[in-house]
This record gives sequence, C-alpha cells and structure tokens, in this order.
Amino acid sequence: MAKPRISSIDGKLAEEFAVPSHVEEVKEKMAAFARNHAAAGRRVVLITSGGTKVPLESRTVRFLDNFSSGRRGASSAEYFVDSGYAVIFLHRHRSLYPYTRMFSNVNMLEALKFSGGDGASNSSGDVVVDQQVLPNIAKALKRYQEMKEGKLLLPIEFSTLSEYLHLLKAAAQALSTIGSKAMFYLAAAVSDFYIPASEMPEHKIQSSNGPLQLSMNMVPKILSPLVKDWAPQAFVISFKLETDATILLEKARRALDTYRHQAVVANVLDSRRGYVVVVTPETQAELIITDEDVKNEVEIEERIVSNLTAAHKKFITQQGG
Ligand code: 9Z3
Repeated sequence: MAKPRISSIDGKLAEEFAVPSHVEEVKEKMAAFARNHAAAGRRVVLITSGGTKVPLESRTVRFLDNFSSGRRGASSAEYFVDSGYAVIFLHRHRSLYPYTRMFSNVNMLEALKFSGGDGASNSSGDVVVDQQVLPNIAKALKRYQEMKEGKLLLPIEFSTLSEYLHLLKAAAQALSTIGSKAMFYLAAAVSDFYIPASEMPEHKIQSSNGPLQLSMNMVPKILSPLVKDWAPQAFVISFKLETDATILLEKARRALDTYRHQAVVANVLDSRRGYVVVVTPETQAELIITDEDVKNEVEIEERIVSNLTAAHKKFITQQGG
C-alpha cells in the first residue's frame, strides 16, 4: 500500500511546536460533530478567530501578541448559524465569543436588579434584567437558545501558536470526511514569526543582561498542506490583512496563486469593520457598510457570510456533492 505523503510542514509541526495533550480527543469530537451535521444535511464551517500568543521563554513570563479582538470570527459564527451551518469555532482563549460579544463591555451588576424595585431589603427575591443597560438582550438570547437547541456550535480554544497549528491540522483532518460540505474560514490573526523550542531560553530573560535582541523563525505556511493534503475537497477561505491599502489586492491575488484555494477576504486594519474585498480567481467583490447600515446595526460579517455561503453552494454543486 502506498504510504501517505508527509509534507515537510508535518515534520516541522511535530518537531518544533509542542503538541497539545488533548489534540486527539478534540479531533474525535470535531469529526463526530461534522459527521452528524453532514448526515442531517447541514454544511459545516470551521472558523478560526482571535490572535495567537508566541512565548519568548519556555517557562513563559513574556510573549508576543497581536491586535485581533476576535470580533470578525465571533459575529461571522452567528451569521453562519443563521444561514443553516454547523460551526466549529476555533478561537483564542478570552477573545470575543458568539452571542455574548455584544455585552463584553457591560458590567453585569449594572444590568441586573431585584424584581421588587429597590435594593437590599429585597435581596432574596428574583433578579431581572434592565434592558436599557443590555439593549438587544432578548434577541441575542433567542438566537443563542436556537443555536443551543440545534447543537450548532462547537467551541474549541487555543492560546499559543503551537496549540493553534496542531488544532487546525486536527480540524482539517476531522472535516476531510465530509468533503466539499466543509468550509474553512480562517479569520484568526496568526503570528508569522516564532522562536523554536530548541532556541528558547528556559527561564525568564534577565533585564540585567541589557537590551534584548530577538531572532525569530518563519511560521510554516499552514494553508499549503491544508489545501493540498489535509482537506483537499473543502471550500477554503483565507483572510489577508494589510495596513497599506495599495498592496492589499496584489497580496490577496498572490495568496490565491500560491495556495490555490477558493477565496481571500482582503481587509485593511483601520477600515476592516466597514470595507472588505472578497477575491476569487475569477471575481472581486467589494463589500461596504454605509452610515445608514451602521444606523440599522447591519454588520459587514453578514455581507461576507452571505457572499461566501452562496459561493460555497455553487462550489458543492460543481464538485458533484
Ligand atoms: C483578518 O484579516 C481579520 O479580518 C482580522 C479581524 C484579524 C483583521 P478582529 O479579530 O479583526 O475582528 O479584531 N485575519 C487574518 C489576518 C492575517 O494575519 N492573515 C495572514 C496574512 O495576512 C494570513 S492568513 O498574511
């Protein structure tokens, strides 16, 4: 029997990035989730969300992080559920979470009160929500309960770059069983640089040694084995972030050329809530949020998800799925 092809990235992953102890257990959970939902006629999307932590010491005191809040991933998860998808939400620990994200800045104790009116005399009574402090809470609760009822969201957490890489590989392998019904929506902001375990100091770096100079290796481009080896039939979307708008589209096109996946969502840091371009080998769609949309609480993720779910449907038909 022919041996499966081991890409050099597989080797690198195994050697240089610590494997999380629960990866096999999580993989089985994701595979069962995908199998069950696909059998019920649902499409399944794997969303990655949030930034990654890159440790500078193996007994980590310091690490390198980035700006990502996880809002893109969390709000997209809600719109995918609304569109009939089952969602695996691979997210950075403590980044924004679907449904609760709207209330992440609220002090819960300001939003609750005793039902009988004022304060302490009543402190054994029922507690009710002040809907002025939590506007839209009823709508969010309804959507949340529908999601829960249908078991439509499987949350998986990561913190470090190593955890992210191994869990994404496990997810890709778990979803490969459902072929073109799987979508990958890679919105996490993943570090491009890391310090390999073999070069990392064990203990806290001492400031008494003077200024710190770091040399970091390039993180392997995980998109390549994902598309070629781990989930070759899936519909794969990557995100491209730049701060210089003049190079954005060229970089998005180059990514499509290199990895041969289905689409890139291109965005610029400062305008990412109001403007993105969905780039495919044949098309380019600008999605825009106007002032009127903001007033009506329309979010750009609703438009991104609507664009991509339509493209995914077409893709499945073309693949004969
Ligand atoms: C994105 O571009 C996401 O849209 C954001 C969302 C991270 C900007 P927030 O979490 O922001 O809502 O605050 N994600 C991908 C960014 C990225 O690092 N992509 C890599 C690149 O551009 C390759 S996949 O090279």
